[in-house]
Amino acid sequence: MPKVVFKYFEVKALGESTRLLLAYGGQEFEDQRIPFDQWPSHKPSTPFGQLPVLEIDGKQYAQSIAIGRYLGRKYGLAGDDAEQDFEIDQNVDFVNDLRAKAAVVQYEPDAEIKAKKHEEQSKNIYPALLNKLDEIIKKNNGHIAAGKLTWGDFIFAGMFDYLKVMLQMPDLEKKYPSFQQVIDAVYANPKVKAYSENAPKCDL
Ligand SMILES: N[C@@H](CCC(=O)N[C@@H](CS)C(=O)NCC(=O)O)C(=O)O
Repeated sequence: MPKVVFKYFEVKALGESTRLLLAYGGQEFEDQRIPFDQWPSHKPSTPFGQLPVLEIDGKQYAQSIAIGRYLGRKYGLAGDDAEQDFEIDQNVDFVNDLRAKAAVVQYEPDAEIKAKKHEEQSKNIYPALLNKLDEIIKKNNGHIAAGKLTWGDFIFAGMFDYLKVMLQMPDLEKKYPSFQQVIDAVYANPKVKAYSENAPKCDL
């Protein structure tokens, strides 16, 4: 078994999908959670000056979606053919588009502009994207793509709490029960469940 170290902050956000996938794969890993105040000393030694970073036998890899795709292939959570892989990539990119739109609001430093942007996006952007995602998941039997459990489900489940905070929708899964189906499918795995029960608690 390779020696694996996973480096991310003390939150789920863009890192949790990797932790969930490593748990699913039964891969032992050092779950290095870097406090924000220690980040400046780590930043220069990472591939792109950002986290998450997955270190395998001393070699560092980055980019959360690329990591998800890699672990998905490794653990049998990819598509059955090139077209299914294409569909998973497509739908994960769509989920990531939603995240990126919400992040524009979340990281706006001016409180007044932030409130305005949130109001505007809640009216004109989020409903269409969330309804489309709901439609995609329903069409895929409660999954992000390919009609089965794939690494795309782990990307979504991993970032879900973060997404709820950024969208300012604490009852998102109640409004869209299909989203809960994806999360349940991921956490139904006993190894994933055991990891999450023992992991440090965080809100996003
Ligand atoms: N595209 C990258 C984005 C990574 C990213 O935005 N990381 C943030 C935390 S979520 C970060 O490292 N921020 C600290 C910094 O940029 O100095 C991925 O998906 O991994």
